[in-house]
Amino acid sequence: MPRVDRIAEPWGTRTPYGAGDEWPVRVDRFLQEGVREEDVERWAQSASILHSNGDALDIAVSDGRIVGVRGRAADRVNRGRLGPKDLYGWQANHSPDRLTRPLVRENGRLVEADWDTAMERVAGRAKELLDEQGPSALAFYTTGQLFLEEYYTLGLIAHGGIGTNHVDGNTRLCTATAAAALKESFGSDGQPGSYADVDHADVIALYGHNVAETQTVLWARILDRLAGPNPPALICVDPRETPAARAATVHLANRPGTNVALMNGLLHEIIANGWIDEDYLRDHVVGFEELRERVADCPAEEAARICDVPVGRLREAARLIGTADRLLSTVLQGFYQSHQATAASVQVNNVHLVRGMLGRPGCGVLQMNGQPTAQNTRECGADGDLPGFRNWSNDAHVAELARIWNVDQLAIPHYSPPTHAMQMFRYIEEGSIRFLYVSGTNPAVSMPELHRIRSILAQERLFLVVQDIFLSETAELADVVLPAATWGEKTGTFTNADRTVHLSEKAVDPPGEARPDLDIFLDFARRLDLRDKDGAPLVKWSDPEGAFEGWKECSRGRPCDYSGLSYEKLRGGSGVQWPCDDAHPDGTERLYADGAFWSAPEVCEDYGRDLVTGAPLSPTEYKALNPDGKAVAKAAEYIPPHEPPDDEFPFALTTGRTLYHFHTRTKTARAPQLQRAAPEVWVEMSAADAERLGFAEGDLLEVATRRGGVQARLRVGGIRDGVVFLPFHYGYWDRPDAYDPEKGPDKGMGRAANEATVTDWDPVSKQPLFKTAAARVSLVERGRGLPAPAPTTTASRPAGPEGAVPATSGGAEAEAEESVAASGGAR
Ligand SMILES: Nc1nc2c(c(=O)[nH]1)N[C@H]1C(S)=C(S)[C@@H](COP(=O)(O)OP(=O)(O)OC[C@H]3O[C@@H](n4cnc5c(=O)[nH]c(N)nc54)[C@H](O)[C@@H]3O)O[C@H]1N2
Ligand SMILES: Nc1nc2c(c(=O)[nH]1)N[C@H]1C(S)=C(S)[C@@H](COP(=O)(O)OP(=O)(O)OC[C@H]3O[C@@H](n4cnc5c(=O)[nH]c(N)nc54)[C@H](O)[C@@H]3O)O[C@H]1N2
Ligand SMILES: [Mo]
Repeated sequence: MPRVDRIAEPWGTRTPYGAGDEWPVRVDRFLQEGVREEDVERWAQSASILHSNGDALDIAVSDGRIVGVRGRAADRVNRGRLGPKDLYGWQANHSPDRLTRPLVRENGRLVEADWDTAMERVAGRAKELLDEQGPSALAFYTTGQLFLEEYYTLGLIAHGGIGTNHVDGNTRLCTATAAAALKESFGSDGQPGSYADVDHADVIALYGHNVAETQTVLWARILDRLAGPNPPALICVDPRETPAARAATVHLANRPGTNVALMNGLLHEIIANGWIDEDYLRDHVVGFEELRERVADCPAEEAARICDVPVGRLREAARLIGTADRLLSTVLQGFYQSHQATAASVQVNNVHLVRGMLGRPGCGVLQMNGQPTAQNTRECGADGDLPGFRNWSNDAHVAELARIWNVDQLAIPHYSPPTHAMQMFRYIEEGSIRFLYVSGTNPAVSMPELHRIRSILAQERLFLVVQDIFLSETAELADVVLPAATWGEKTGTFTNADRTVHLSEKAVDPPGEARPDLDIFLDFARRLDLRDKDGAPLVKWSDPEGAFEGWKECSRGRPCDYSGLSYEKLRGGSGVQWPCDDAHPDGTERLYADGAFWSAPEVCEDYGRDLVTGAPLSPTEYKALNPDGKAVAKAAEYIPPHEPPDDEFPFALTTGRTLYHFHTRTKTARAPQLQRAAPEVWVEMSAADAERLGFAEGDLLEVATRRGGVQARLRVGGIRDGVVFLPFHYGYWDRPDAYDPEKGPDKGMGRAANEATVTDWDPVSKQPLFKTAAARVSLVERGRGLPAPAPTTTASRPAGPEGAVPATSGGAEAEAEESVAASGGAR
């Protein structure tokens, strides 16, 4: 089997294929050094947990330890392929600094305790506050990285048991806009498209989505189409020269924060040229006239001026999109983490509505997810939604949920939408929330404006519970730290960005006394003695499969219907796409195939909002707008970014990811191949800006906004002029010395990009703005002739001549096997 350094070649070897053909199988495998295939005692079925693609894999087990992974050839999502994080990231499970015992704060220090002591403190404080202040003193902040069963249980405990409305996930920072954009256009969350649309599309448009780095296997699929006969045209909208931008037919490197202007310009061209499907619009869409009027005053010249892109290129993109036979669009953080996030993302849906391109092979929209299980956080009501995509402002939906849970309808708070995370942190700051239970997220690095977040979390009056697998920056601030078991150490299911549900089996025991998140939540519910309205225990299950069975009933008849699935059905073969019910026993590849939407007033998840102000529509207004449950084409005018560059802060600062790390690096920095590929923070700037300011590759710079700043080495790269980029992965757990409150601007100088980001959010989805801020850049010290510690294989590729900077390589330690089989899904 060929061995490939998958750090140097993140996407592996090409397996070209043509339009409409089946994507060939290629099975990727990485086993720990010294382990041979015959040493593997058992393979446990699972899927990847370090992005939203849902690449199916088997976990190799030997001697009670994980020793490697292999892609699952039979799976519809990856057909055997794995990305670098999947191949190497599992090594973090064995890290010697895993949390193995609960910790409680004693005299200001965290000390080890037994489970009973720790859980009594948590439940004890919760009960005290419930008595003194009522449920609104308690808040839950969870993640997109647990399993469905865990979210559903947490959602039940918080909404149905405790009765607090303060329930959200880090999905607020991640895919709140995906959900909001889908609700606005189609009435309900739920991804219309399918990854198989890549196999059929003749045009693929990527909006603010660095797919090559963030869904490497999806990019491998696109690369294989590009290498085959009749390749699709590729459009990429991104201010950086990402790998996708380099491969694109048309790259639009727009000014950060101008996405709505760009989309309005594209829609203007598409409509003006008559590239629209009149029949589809008449039969299936409301609101088109308003959209037509809105984009009428945004001609291509105007859009190109605002976005600062060549008008010819914008027109070329519009022509490709407007004349495509099968158009696939994907949207992610370049749109979602911006000030008009939902407004911009909805315009991508509008392109598909005006072109009538939904529900057919190759015609899909993927309002992408980011985290592996973010879809489940949303479905199960562990974020600002109610379980089963139920509408909190529709009494009939709440009544149905109350019946399923056997609780009083009034016990489920529904006087307003569940509190969004940014607002929860405000309530903690103001003192009305006194108890915060954080699971599977690290806000002390991932939220905007970190000096503020740290001071909120460190407050004396706040009781902070952190459930994690490592002592994260957030855990360091906790009153109680609960050690969790993670992927590979517990069983559960999760759903990727194209609705594919996978089962993840327990492969090995967790370290020490660490316990699955589900068991911890169940323990918490027992100690609070939560009951249903007949006095029976509120939570009726005690294991993952029981929770899954409970969820199936809750989802029955809803868009995300899991009633036809079971653990047994998910074992052995491929993942299955929901809805899966009696009528669709094998799942559903594409939603809205018949132009019917989940948007009738009685059914829809949300009545929608004004895209510019965020003001919610009343049920009556919605009924007037969309009485028959069609799709809604919603228009929005462009508003400039809230903090534009000025004389003092002349750069637009944007932040994001690199291929080799996951978020705050608690896992990927503990995998040597990944950590070596991107060992330290850097800042990207264009060659023209660097030359103008007299900076060179490797110089140590200070990048500061009105909030705070970061010191980072300069990578002179392919970013557009006037924009600087910081990866947000680098916090302080492995470099506690890296924050200095005395240095730099008022709020200190560190290495986490979020020292510099702003407390501000999209008015519709409430997703914070990580992609637009104004920054100044100054020299701290000259480089010593060494390049920046940034990968060369990715968007951070150096601008200079090839070879000037050593190429990223993983060496022999990063060699993985690749076996290309004949097409046909060998198992
Ligand atoms: N390697 C890796 N993969 C991951 C993750 C990870 O941490 N590492 N995390 C996962 C998660 S949770 C998520 S949410 C996804 C995120 O996946 P992506 O959204 O693909 O990643 P980002 O780097 O956040 O942002 C994407 C691009 O937006 C561009 N951008 C910035 N400002 C603008 C703008 O104003 N307009 C436009 N059009 N583009 C802009 C940036 O240049 C960047 O290339 O990745 C998932 N996959
Ligand atoms: N500047 C800037 N900031 C951003 C972004 C950006 O693009 N730019 N992106 C935003 C986005 S899209 C996201 S998704 C967030 C991500 O932000 P976070 O969610 O804060 O980042 P992670 O590092 O994934 O944190 C997950 C935590 O859960 C722990 N964990 C892992 N597995 C388990 C488990 O099984 N159980 C439990 N209990 N804990 C576990 C990990 O050790 C880690 O501490 O960051 C957001 N912040
Ligand atoms: Mo995310």
